[in-house]
Amino acid sequence: MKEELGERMKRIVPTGKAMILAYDQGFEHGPRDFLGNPESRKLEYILDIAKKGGFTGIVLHAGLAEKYQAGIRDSGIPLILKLNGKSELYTEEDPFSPQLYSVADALSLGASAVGYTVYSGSKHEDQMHKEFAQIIREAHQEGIPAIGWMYPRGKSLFDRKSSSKTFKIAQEEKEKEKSLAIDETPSIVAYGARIGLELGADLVKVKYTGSTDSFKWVVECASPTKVVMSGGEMIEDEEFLSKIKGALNAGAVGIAVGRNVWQRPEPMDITNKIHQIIFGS
Ligand code: FBP
Repeated sequence: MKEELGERMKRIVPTGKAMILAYDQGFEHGPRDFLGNPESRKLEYILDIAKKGGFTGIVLHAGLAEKYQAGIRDSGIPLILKLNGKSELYTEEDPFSPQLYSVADALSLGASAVGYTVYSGSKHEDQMHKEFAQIIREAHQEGIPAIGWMYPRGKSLFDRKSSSKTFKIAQEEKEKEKSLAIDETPSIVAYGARIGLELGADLVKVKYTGSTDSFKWVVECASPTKVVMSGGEMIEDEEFLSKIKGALNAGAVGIAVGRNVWQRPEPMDITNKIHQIIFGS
């Protein structure tokens, strides 16, 4: 099984670098994400970008993965099946994203990896840590890599009286670097990445911490688990590309982004620039 795990991992990180297209936002944020570029509501459109752009993975929930199984297979783009999910309609400050699908579902849909979002810091973290641990156990038994969306989140992160020493350090970091949100501070991001390693994830997807130096610490804390940078809301080309460069210079193996690609009216322009940065061509 170790061999299969390695082979599947190689599909997503083929030359030691990964360029993953995230497309689970229809569930996580809803169709509002498609309003700026309505074509982006169609998986055919997304698959076309992924194929032409040389993406090394596409992230989907099970519904689309099942309905477009043949098209995904023919595209040759490795499928990363997201096993948990939640909508943004329920706005409890301590998020919980329950497991909805299994490793067996992922295998039967031909996935090359499974994904799971972990909101460490939420009052429901125990449940998510447990679910992800079990998913990793099963995934490794079956020889399929597990990717953690490590997004510390919840009311505690904003509690100035919190007894967590990490939160205190994070608040100091935020004071020094005001442009950072609390969940982008190096201490919080590194903690999330580290939890991914400790749970056994093969790859973790984390937010950028604003500089190469601070992101290096995140990569070092996650090692030997590999790190990819997540995207966030759409921002200017130059700012986005500079974040990618910063993350790669810090040792990240690549990116797993969505809106910054397919919300643009001309997604191939930015895609080609990203490809150039990651693969040098
Ligand atoms: P984006 O590049 O569009 O931010 O996608 C990355 C991602 O992790 C998605 O996989 C996920 O749906 C979304 O971000 C979650 O966003 P949020 O941080 O708002 O919960």
